[in-house]
Amino acid sequence: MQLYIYDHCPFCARVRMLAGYKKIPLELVYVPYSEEKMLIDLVGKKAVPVLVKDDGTASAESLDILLWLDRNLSRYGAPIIGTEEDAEVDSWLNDALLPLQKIGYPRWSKLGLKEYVGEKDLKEWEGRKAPAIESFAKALDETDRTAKEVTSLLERAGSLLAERGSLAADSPLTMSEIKLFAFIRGFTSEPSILWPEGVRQWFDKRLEQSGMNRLV
Ligand SMILES: N[C@@H](CCC(=O)N[C@@H](CS)C(=O)NCC(=O)O)C(=O)O
Repeated sequence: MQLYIYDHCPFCARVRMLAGYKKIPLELVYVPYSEEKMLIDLVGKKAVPVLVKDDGTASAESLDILLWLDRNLSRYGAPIIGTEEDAEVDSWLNDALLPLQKIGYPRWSKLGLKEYVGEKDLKEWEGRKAPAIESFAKALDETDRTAKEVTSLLERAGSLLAERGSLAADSPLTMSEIKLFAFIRGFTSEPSILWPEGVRQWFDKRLEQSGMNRLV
């Protein structure tokens, strides 16, 4: 099976985390950022992640893909992911989105990630992403302020994880953790952000268990 991704993409990271944790082998296909046709041919839109199954069918939407992987491949273990709502985690994601964009958008394209192959990809990236944060230059200027906001978000994530028992050494992976982890990974692109120790330890453990890379 192939998973079409951008390395920076938090929604792709959700799928990669679950697959890595359950040791489900996926061939990662890094799509050049300015490439549209490949994705439109597969799922009718320029968006990743896209899973292409062994029968050639393609599906989009990170949560649908990860639930399908979790439930339909019994040789990689019993399903582990529940679908119960977690409004507090969804509200955290909502609050974290703009800081994630402000930290990530002006940085991810400078890290040599595989989706930024040439000038065309970089131009397309800035053209599509800058409007959400006014400009890359302004977001970079505001780094100190945004980094402090991110530290508060990480503290809040730490409380959510603790309340759910997810900081215990041997706790099983949950959907709420997958959602938090995938966003938090995007913040690894700015080294000046201060991380609460418990969140750092949890993140490093899940990173290792899922065989994923940090961004920096
Ligand atoms: N709801 C979708 C969201 C996917 C999504 O927004 N992917 C972003 C990358 S993080 C994308 O492909 N955006 C198109 C673009 O940047 O051109 C999911 O959960 O899979």
